[in-house]
Amino acid sequence: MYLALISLPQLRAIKFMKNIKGRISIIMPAYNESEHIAASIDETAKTFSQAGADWEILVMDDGSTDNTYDAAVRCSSLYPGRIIVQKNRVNLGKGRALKKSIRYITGDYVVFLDADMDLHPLLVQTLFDIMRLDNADIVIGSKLHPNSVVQYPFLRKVYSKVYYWLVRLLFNLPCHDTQTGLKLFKTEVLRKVFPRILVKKFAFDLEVLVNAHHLGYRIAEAPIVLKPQRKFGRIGPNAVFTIFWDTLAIFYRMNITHYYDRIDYYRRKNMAKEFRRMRK
Ligand SMILES: Nc1nc2c(ncn2[C@@H]2O[C@H](COP(=O)(O)OP(=O)(O)OP(=O)(O)O)[C@@H](O)[C@H]2O)c(=O)[nH]1
Ligand SMILES: [Mg+2]
Repeated sequence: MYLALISLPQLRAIKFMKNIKGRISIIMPAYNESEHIAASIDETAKTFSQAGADWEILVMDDGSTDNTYDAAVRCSSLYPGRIIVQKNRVNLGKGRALKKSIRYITGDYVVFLDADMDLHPLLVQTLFDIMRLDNADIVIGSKLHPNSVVQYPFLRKVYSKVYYWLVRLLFNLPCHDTQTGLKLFKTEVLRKVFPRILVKKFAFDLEVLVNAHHLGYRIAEAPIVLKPQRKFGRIGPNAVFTIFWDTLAIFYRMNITHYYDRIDYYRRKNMAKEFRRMRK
């Protein structure tokens, strides 16, 4: 009788997530998401609780001008000790917020999950499955996976495809779609990769993946079901231009200045400069 109350995907999640040893930190970047944030936190918390996983959610509110922060705090009181809500006073970009989030989490695995409910948290079980089967360090949701079910406007499909070709031309990445808001990482990978990251906005995902690939981490792709909750997407021509520009900058740093290979040198140099200044 109980089985009839649980849907098939939930049943699979329960069976599967029991096998995960370690804590899962779900990071939700949120900017002006007052409409969705409560439902999103609630649905995610329920999904992971029912699955019997050890989890925490970190909401990174990035200078929202609506009441995203208050709604998230209100929701967090329903799951004491499980939900952390952080707020930047001004909007610095999704990438910057995700990079900062590493300070607050305690998990062995990190899930990036958009706060707008376009992607259901149950999809995370597929990512864990693929991580285990492919022995991957990173699994990313991909709109261009042959088994994905995506409903989004024609223009966005064109952007996705064009961006795929651009990324393929510039970087030899083993993935088709770097931009989907659902990704799974082993935490140690992010600790290694984040200090190299400079992009603050949407090309952040690409910079993380390019660096992880460069360091030899294994990346796999997973199918997703994407159901946009907003009638009109928020990615406009400005965002597209910024992503394009940042993508070229990543190429420049990786292949021309070799910044990423010299980051440890730069950090040591800056530290030495800092020490000298302190001694004066
Ligand atoms: N922290 C932070 N989060 C952001 C920012 N911009 C967007 N987000 C969040 O990042 C996620 C994805 O942003 P969206 O605007 O939905 O981008 P998208 O999914 O590519 O595009 P559409 O849903 O079609 O508009 C959502 O959870 C947003 O709330 C930002 O500047 N800072
Ligand atoms: Mg979205």
